[in-house]
Amino acid sequence: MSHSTEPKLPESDIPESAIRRRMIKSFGWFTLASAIPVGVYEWITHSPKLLGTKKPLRRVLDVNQQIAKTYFSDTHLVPTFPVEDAAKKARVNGFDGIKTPIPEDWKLQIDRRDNQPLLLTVDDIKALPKHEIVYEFKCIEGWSQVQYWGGVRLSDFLEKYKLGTKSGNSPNPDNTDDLFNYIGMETPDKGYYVGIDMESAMHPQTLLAYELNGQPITAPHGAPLRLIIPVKYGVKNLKRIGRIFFADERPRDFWAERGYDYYVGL
Ligand SMILES: Nc1nc2c(c(=O)[nH]1)N[C@H]1C(S)=C(S)[C@@H](COP(=O)(O)O)O[C@H]1N2
Ligand SMILES: [Mo]
Repeated sequence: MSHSTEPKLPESDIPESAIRRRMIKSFGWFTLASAIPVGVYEWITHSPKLLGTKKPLRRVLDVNQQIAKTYFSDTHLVPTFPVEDAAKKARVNGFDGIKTPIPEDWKLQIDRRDNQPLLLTVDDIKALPKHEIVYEFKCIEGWSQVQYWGGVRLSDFLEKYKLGTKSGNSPNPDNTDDLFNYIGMETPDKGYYVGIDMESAMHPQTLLAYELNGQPITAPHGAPLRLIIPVKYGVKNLKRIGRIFFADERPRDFWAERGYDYYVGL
């Protein structure tokens, strides 16, 4: 792993650009990096890009993608933990799109076809049934932590506001053709954005979260509302959601544009 060859600096001394470089280098290499000769490395890194990912990795990633597609079923739950196991102080990582103060007039904007966008407050979100989850949050940079989040199921939210479908009805498991293929999310300033396949979005453990450790989420963790999507790596867990929209084509995705697999499922 490329981490181990670099001097260990205190977290705060590592410039963000270096962290990014390290992330890009390390993703996908965790099992290979130390084993492959330099010539092979050169060949892989210089081979043509396919859908934003280096070609020889594509086969492995396609398997990931197949796995991600099966998550719509309740039988694929990520493991959960007792609340005492959660980190008292959750790690913070990634500030794209949240470097400015939270807009005072923050509202969640949801685009609807042929309609005025829906504008909601955190209280509107809180009116839905609350769910909590304690699970192992995983970042592709190589760290993970058991964390305790609270919020509402994204699937309940789509159901309640009749979102995510072409018909404008609530999502219906018996009519998956009516569902859009993807949900897109972005920060209010559009500085960070993700696209999520609808199966993962509808997963019962996927939350629009407003609490961390039983307290309102703080600004660095994505206040007032963030995505918690346990079936995906950290990159997809967008902090400070400003806008939500639906599409059949893949919405643009901050880290997929920078060479990561689009699906990054666990
Ligand atoms: N808006 C925004 N959301 C983001 C990021 C970011 O840079 N900006 N980074 C992602 C990454 S890579 C990780 S690991 C998690 C970290 O969440 P945390 O700071 O609550 O630990 O947020 C994700 N969501
Ligand atoms: Mo991450």
